[in-house]
Amino acid sequence: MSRRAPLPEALVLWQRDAMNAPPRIARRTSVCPHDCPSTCSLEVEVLDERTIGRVHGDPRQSYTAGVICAKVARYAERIHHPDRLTHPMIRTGAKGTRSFRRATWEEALDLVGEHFLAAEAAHGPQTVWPYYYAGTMGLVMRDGIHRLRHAKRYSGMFSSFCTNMAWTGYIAGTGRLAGPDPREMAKSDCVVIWGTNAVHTQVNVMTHAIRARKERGAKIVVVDIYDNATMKQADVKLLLRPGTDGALACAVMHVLFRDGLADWDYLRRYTDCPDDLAAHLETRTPAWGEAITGIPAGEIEAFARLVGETKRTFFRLGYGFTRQRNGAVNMHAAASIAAVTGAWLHEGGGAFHNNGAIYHWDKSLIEGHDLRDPSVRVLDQSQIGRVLTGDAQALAHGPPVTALLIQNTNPVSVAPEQELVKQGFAREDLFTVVHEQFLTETAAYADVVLPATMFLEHDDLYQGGGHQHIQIGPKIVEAPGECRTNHEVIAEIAKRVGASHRGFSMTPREIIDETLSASGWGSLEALEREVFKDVQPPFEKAHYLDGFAYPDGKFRFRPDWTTVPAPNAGAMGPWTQMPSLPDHWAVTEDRTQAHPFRLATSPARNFLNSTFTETPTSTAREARPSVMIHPADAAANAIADGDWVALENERGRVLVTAKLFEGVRRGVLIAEGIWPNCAHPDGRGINTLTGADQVAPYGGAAFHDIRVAIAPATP
Ligand SMILES: Nc1nc2c(c(=O)[nH]1)N[C@H]1C(S)=C(S)[C@@H](COP(=O)(O)OP(=O)(O)OC[C@H]3O[C@@H](n4cnc5c(=O)[nH]c(N)nc54)[C@H](O)[C@@H]3O)O[C@H]1N2
Ligand SMILES: Nc1nc2c(c(=O)[nH]1)N[C@H]1C(S)=C(S)[C@@H](COP(=O)(O)OP(=O)(O)OC[C@H]3O[C@@H](n4cnc5c(=O)[nH]c(N)nc54)[C@H](O)[C@@H]3O)O[C@H]1N2
Ligand code: SF4
Ligand SMILES: [Mo]
Repeated sequence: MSRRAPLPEALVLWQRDAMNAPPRIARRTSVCPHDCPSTCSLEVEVLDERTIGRVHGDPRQSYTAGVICAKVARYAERIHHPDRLTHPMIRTGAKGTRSFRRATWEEALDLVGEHFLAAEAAHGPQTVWPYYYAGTMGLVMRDGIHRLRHAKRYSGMFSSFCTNMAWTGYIAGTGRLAGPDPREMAKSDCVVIWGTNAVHTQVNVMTHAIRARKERGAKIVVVDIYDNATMKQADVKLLLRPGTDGALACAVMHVLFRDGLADWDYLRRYTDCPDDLAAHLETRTPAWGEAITGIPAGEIEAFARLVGETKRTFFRLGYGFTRQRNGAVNMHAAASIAAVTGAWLHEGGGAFHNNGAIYHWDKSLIEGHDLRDPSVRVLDQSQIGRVLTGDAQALAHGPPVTALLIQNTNPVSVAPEQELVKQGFAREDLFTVVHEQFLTETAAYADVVLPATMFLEHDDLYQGGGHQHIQIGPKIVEAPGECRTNHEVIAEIAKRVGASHRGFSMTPREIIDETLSASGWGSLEALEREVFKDVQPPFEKAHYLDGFAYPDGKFRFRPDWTTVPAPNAGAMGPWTQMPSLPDHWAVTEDRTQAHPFRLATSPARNFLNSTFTETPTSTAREARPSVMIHPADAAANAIADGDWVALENERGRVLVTAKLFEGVRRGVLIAEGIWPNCAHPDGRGINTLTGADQVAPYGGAAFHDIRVAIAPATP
């Protein structure tokens, strides 16, 4: 019998499609643009030049492995939503009231140009604040706004919504934001999912962890503050009090040193001060840990033995547990465990958080670095409420902000200190431009609203945060109405405010091509042929076997907090009080008699921050804004399941419904999801309760670190 030659890949795909999908539906390759560590590779059913069908995970990309979340699988609901913005609009009524009239692009853009120039003439260029985030993670569409601000010396923005405590805490130990290949989770004997609700927020972690359990009998451990969807899948559940992960990590390391489970050969070779750490931890016993974390000492001992005896232990460290005022210290403490056991030496072992450093992008063209002026002030993203209400410190003692250009973010919903945010956006002397896909709560306050394309309607370049692939997301359908890309809008505004840079007149494809080659990743054409570019560093480097990324090659148990994440970062918050070695740092917003509960605002499965709150299936599945409360706490406060309750603290008051749940500790409340403010009876959203004070040592907002009172309420 003659052996057949292997089929070309395209044909294999076609054959598989022909079996799984109705015939004649073309599938195009893309990548999910949302702010999610999974950055999934997608196969999109294209029905005609304007219409998509189902979206599937691409089985060829080894991290995605064919699995995506339900909300993106039904993306047709979002891209073809009847409420999408399709033409520019100019405000006609009071701010926030959604009264607009239709305008042409010319008229709208000319108005933006006039107002930006007038604001600049009155207060100098720093009065204009380009404000953006990660609504799309595409490098061209997300980061091109920097080119405009550098060209004009507009105020800069210090990103602080998301990554600060997590990245800083991780880099404090390793010196670099990169770790073992996340696909190694599948080769692990124990996967510790720490402070990330992966089932909701990055489903692919579960794919690989569950593979390890199926194929190797690996244990899955989950560390969280409630019995969330991820913990429900765990073999070992560690349910601790919010903000006490540092104490758990220290008690675990105490046991490792005490019971001879620390790898002293590894410690001597690869870490900075193991003797100091061991001595320091002598008093951090499991009983000490129990008193702080609430986890019984016996469970702490058992967890320590498990990770001490299982060399292939993979610590998958998330963002969630770092959204506390001691979050950076807690991340560093958790990451330190792998250095005590020497898990880094083994395939399937080590501590992973994010792969940001492996891409070494040259973003000078995208961001216009040639025009950068370091003397221009940088305003804290999370303090937008304070900035817009004239807080001198938040304004860096400079001019007021009188013009805002917003892309890719919805601060009226997602930013902390919402009462201030709304007061600021309501200012009549503030000129606000919002470029959006929907009339979000932020867009409702705009003077000019501009309609934006979605990812399948423009070309962009993406990197995986939780994995190691570079991929192109090409334009595969036409946008509805008059939508324009972020890049086009920036270039059009640039023309009208006298900003010049060669990037403004390039196409996204030209920018992508030049960025790829400047970064050492070849050309656009080559990447399109390759589809997914796997840039995982070799094992030795990813596991730091050639030394950690500090000059002496040592993991830092005693980091210099003033120099992470970058040498001249400039420390913020109460950094002088930070412990020098891993510890429990008691700086969280602790309970008081007036505010006896700790609240966390954990992510909802069917929303992504405030995105997908517009799609009918997502809102139907999430039902309504609610807070989980332990039945005993509910009884003590005369609250029954489904009742309306008020959550209240110094910053404000929010109405939600009560959900009685045994899986939350007494004294702790969990509100899943950032619902639109208008889904709450009095229009106040969950971020009314969160604070914008800068967390040590490098800023960030402590979204899960909130004290509140709870009481029955009538809506
Ligand atoms: N479905 C969905 N997916 C998302 C998002 C979403 O909103 N919804 N958001 C996206 C974004 S922008 C990001 S940054 C990522 C974030 O994804 P994650 O890394 O998962 O972080 P969080 O979503 O903030 O919270 C994760 C978990 O941390 C828990 N937690 C809070 N405080 C503590 C603590 O002190 N200790 C411990 N051990 N756990 C704690 C929360 O209860 C929650 O279960 O997810 C992305 N993916
Ligand atoms: N209470 C509480 N608040 C939180 C958090 C929490 O856990 N709890 N999480 C925080 C975190 S981690 C983050 S990252 C932030 C995220 O907050 P945001 O960055 O505001 O994220 P989204 O709410 O998803 O809003 C993104 C917006 O960008 C728009 N968009 C998407 N693509 C494009 C595009 O190509 N062009 C333009 N012009 N617009 C586009 C979308 O329509 C959407 O309205 O929220 C933070 N806020
Ligand atoms: S899991 Fe994250 S990256 Fe993957 S499709 Fe869903 S939102 Fe996108
Ligand atoms: Mo985030």
